[in-house]
Amino acid sequence: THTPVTVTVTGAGGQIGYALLFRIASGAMFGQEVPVRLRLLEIPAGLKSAEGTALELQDCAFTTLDSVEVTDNAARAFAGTNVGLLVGARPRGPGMERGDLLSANGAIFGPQGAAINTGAADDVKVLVVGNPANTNALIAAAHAPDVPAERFTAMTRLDHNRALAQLAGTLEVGVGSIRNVVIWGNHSASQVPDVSHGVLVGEDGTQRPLPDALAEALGGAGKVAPWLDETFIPRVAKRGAEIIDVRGSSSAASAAAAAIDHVRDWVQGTAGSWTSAAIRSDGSYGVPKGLVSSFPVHARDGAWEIQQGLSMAADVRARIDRSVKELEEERDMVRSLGLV
Ligand code: NAX
Repeated sequence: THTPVTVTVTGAGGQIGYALLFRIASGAMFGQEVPVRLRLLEIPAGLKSAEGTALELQDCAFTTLDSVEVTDNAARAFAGTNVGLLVGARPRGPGMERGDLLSANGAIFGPQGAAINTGAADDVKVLVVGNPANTNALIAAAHAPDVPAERFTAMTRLDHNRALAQLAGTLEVGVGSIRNVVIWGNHSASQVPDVSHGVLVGEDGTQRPLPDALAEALGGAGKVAPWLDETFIPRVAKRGAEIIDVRGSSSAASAAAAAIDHVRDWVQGTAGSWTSAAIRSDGSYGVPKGLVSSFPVHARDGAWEIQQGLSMAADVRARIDRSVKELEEERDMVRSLGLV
């Protein structure tokens, strides 16, 4: 009885694709009532792998899976798409300069943005996962002039979830009791995990400022700032490298879980607390209009809204300024390359 949702996943034959597609197909993104039509986009070299994934998707016999189509044709992949998950990207090779990396990704995200512009559904929502995610989202949006620019977002939810997990571990509480943590800026090492507005919700519903709870757990108010600077922020920002070190390959299932969280919240809405997503700046918090930068966000009626009015300590402000400067440099570079 529900209208099926068409979801296009690029890089579908890769490792995030393998972790992501089964969860979408099983109803984790849109709920158990909504049938999903999957479109898997790959480059020719990745088609076999994506076709294998498609066979396994059939074999799961998910009642929420309407159909699966594998293609290397972007126009076909994005025709009628409601949700585009842009996962496939060009990784940085040895000795590759930032300009080379951005050009290689421009050659992917430009045409995909154009295909979305031409063929996607009117309500299309796009999440860019492939790195450099924020700037890839900017490139895709620039090639889709008929799609509202705010429909192009980039993923910082994994960073957000990593921050929640670190805090929960340190405070010895469940992740569900921590609210209003935020990641600001670029999804890169310059990102700014910020706990200053966070709250810890007790079993009886009482709320405590996170910095107070941390002071108690760490053994004094004076211990909080050094822990944030030397342990928490670097651990969250460098977690990707830690995973590669320990697992032998980069984050896949956790990235897929974060992508599910991002789109589920965007479509179904967030109640009460905020989360983090890289969305088009409207100039809030001094982030230049048009940049795709991470903010504290709520979702309502299928649109993200930036949580306004948060105060900011000088050190947080300085970190955000540095991360935003990096985004401006990336934007200037893709401008000079003619990619936006
Ligand atoms: P894999 O190398 O396993 O898979 C990528 C797939 O994309 C490959 O199968 C490749 O053939 C395909 N591909 C390349 N160009 C394509 C194109 N033009 N159209 C369609 N498919 C194309 O990488 P994986 O581990 O899945 O990671 C994918 C991307 O996610 C990378 O760019 C990675 O840096 C990024 N990540 C982003 C994260 C985030 O938080 N925003 C975290 C996880 C991850 O590191």
